[in-house]
Amino acid sequence: MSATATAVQTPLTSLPAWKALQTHYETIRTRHLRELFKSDPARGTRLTAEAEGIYFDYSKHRITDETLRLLLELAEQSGLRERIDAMFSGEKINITEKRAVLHTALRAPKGAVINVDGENVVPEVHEVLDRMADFSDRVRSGAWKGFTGKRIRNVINIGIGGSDLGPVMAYEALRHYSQRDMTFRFVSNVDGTDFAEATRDLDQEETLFIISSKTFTTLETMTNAQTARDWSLKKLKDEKAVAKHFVAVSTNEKEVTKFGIDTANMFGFWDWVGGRYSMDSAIGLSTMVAVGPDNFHAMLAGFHSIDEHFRTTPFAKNLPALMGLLTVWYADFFGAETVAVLPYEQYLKRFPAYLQQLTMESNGKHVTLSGERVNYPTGPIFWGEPGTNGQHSFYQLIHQGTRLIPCDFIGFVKTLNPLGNHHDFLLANVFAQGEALAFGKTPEEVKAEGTPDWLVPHRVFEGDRPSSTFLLEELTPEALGKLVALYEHSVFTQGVIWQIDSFDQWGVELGKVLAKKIIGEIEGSGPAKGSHDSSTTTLIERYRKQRL
Ligand code: G6Q
Repeated sequence: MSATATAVQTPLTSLPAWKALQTHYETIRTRHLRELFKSDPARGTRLTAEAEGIYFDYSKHRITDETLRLLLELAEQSGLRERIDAMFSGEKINITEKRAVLHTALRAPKGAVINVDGENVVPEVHEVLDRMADFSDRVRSGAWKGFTGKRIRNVINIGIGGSDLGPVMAYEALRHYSQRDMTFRFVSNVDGTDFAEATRDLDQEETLFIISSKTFTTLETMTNAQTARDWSLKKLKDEKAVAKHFVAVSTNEKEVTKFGIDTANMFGFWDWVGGRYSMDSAIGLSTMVAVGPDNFHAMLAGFHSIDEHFRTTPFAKNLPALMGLLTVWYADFFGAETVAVLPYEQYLKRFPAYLQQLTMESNGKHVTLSGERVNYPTGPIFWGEPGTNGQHSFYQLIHQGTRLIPCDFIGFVKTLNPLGNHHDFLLANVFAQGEALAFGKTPEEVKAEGTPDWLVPHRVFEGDRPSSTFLLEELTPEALGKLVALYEHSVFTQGVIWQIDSFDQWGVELGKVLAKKIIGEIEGSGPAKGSHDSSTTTLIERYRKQRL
C-alpha cells in the first residue's frame, strides 16, 4: 500500500488553518451578506469561477477573502493535492477495502495510461465500451431480436443502490435524447410492487432485462432477476429464451453463469469502480441503449473535462475544490446539518436522489483513516427537489426557519422544451430565490409596505442564508457528465479534509447481512428465536401470525 494512503496525518483540528478558521469564524458569523455585498460592489462578479462552460457564483456565501484564503490553506495542509494525485494514479486509497478508486479511468480517453497493479486498465475500459456500443446499436436498430423474432421495445434495468440510481437519474436527465419508440424502466425495490408495476403493460416477447449488480449476490436484485426470469418464461416457455432477453452487468462471472446468463451476454467492470461511482461503467448500459453510444461518449467527455479541471487547476479556481471547502465550512463551523440541491430543470428530478447516495454513502463516516473517532461533524444530509415545486413546500423553512441550510441552485440558460415564456419564469424564480435568501427583508422594509406592527415579525426575512448558483448553457449529455463529476470531486475534497475513507460502505454491507438472517426466521416455522431483542422478535412473530 502506498505511503499516501497510510501516512499518519496531523489530526484535522490540530492543523494551523483549522485553528485559524475557528478564530475567523467568530468574526464572520455576525457579518450579514447585505453588508458584505454593500462593502464590495464587485463581489457578485469577483466571487465566481468558470470552467468547462459552468458558471459558479459563490458570492452569496458567508465568506470573505480571508475565509477563502484560510479554506485554501486548509486544503493544502490536508494534502488535497497529493490525495488527488494518489486517486488519479490508481493508488489504493480505499484503505478498508484495499482498492484503487478509479472511476476517472472509466472516462479516460483511449490513449491514456492508468496502471492498477502494474497493468494499464484503459484498454479494457474501451473494450467494454465498444462491446456496449455494439450491443446498444443492435438493440436500438432492431437487429437484436427477442426469442420469438419480435423487436425489443422495452428495456428494464434491474439493480439497486449504485446499480440503479445512476442509470435511472441519467435516463431521466437525458430523456430528451432517448429513443422515443422504446420504453425504459428501472426496478430496484424488493417490494414486489416495483416489479409488478414495471411489467404489467409489457409484452415478454419485446422485453429485455439488464441485470446490473457488481457482486451479483445482492438479495433485492437477485430476487427481482429471478422473478423477471419466471415472468419471461411464463410466456416464452423455453429456457433458451433467456439468452435473448437477459444480459448481465457485473464483476462476478461465476455468479452470472450460475444464474443462467451466457457470459457472451455479460458486460464486466472492475473492483476499482465503487457502486455509487459506476454510472460510466457497464452499469450505464441502459443509459447507452436509451441515448445511443455517441451521446454516452459525449457524457463521458463531460466527466473527463471536469476530471482534468479538478486534477490540474489551482484550488482558488477549482470548482469541485471550492464546493467541497464550502461544504466543510458550513458543516463544521456553522453547524449546518443539511445541504439542499435545487435543480431548476425538470429533467434533473432524480438528481437529488442520486446525490444523496453519492454524498451520504461516501462521507457518512465517523472514524478517520486511522480508525480514530472524529471530533467534528462529517458528511451533511443532502436533499432536494426540482424548482419551482420546492418553493411551494419546504422553502418556507429555508427562508424563515431556525436552521441554516446552504442551497445549491442549478439552472440552464436554454431549455430543451421552449414553450412561451415558461423558461424566463423558471429562471426568474431561481435568481429571485437566491437573492431573497441572501438579503431577506428588514422590519423597516416590511413596515414601509404598510404592514401593521403586529404582523411585521411574521413577514420579516432575516436573510443571510447562503447559496451557490450554477449556470450552464443547456442540459446536454456532456453537461450532465460535468455536473455529476463536480459533485463527485467535491465529495472527494470533503472526505480528504475530514480524513475519512469516502469509498467504503460498511453500513450498506451490514444491511445486506442482517436481512438475510431474518428471512430464514420469517420463512421457517416455530417461534422466532435467534438472537434478537424482544421488540424484533415480537415483530417477526406478529408478521408470521398475521400473514396466514
Ligand atoms: C454503492 C454501494 C451500494 C451498491 C448496492 C448494489 O456504492 O456499494 O449502493 O451499489 O448495494 O450492489 P451490487 O451492485 O453488488 O448489487
